[in-house]
Amino acid sequence: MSPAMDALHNAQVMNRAALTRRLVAKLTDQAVIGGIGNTNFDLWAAGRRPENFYMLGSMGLAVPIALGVAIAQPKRTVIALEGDGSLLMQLGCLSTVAARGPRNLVIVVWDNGIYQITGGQRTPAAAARTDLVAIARASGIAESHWAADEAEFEALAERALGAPGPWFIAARIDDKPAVTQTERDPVRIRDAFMRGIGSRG
Ligand SMILES: Cc1ncc(C[n+]2csc(CCOP(=O)(O)OP(=O)(O)O)c2C)c(N)n1
Repeated sequence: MSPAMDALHNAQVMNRAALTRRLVAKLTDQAVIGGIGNTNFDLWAAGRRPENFYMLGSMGLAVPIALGVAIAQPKRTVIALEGDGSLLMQLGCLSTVAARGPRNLVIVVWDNGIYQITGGQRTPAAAARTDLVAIARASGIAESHWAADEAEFEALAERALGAPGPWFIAARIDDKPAVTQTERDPVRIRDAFMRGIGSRG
């Protein structure tokens, strides 16, 4: 078994809402792109920020959108939060990120092994057979890591917020549903985000 695969199997199963709160508590002016569904809902529940973009409906597009924002605003750190099912739908984005090499991009993936929001169907990453960190590293993102536990997740998040990336941080998470839902008003969400990152007056 590869060292990366060991890291996957040794990683504790954590909770997305708790990790999202820990991450958001560290933020200042970073932009955050919340992936579809639960990822978004837990970001919403962790406290509204003008620099958050709550993406609705577009499975797999948190990383591509975050990459675009990172290129447009190279001085701002941009964080993509994405589920394993969504990332698996859009794996090519990892090669694009590696090729472009944005130093200000941080990708965080929540791996629960299921498409939770549509009924818990198993993703191909289920039962820890597909190692998303190994895929990210092989795609060319050198700073790709499994968080072994909450303390390591915090340490990795701090490193990623302070040192050049791109970064890819993955956490194994449980199947607890999100406690709330994002307000579903795409135009308002878009406008608030654009104002929040200063691209619209
Ligand atoms: C292209 C596309 N296919 C299917 C869906 C339906 N869909 C919405 S969320 C989702 C599951 C997302 O899984 P994951 O990213 O792992 O997040 P989780 O639900 O586990 O939090 C699916 C299948 C969609 N929105 N778009």
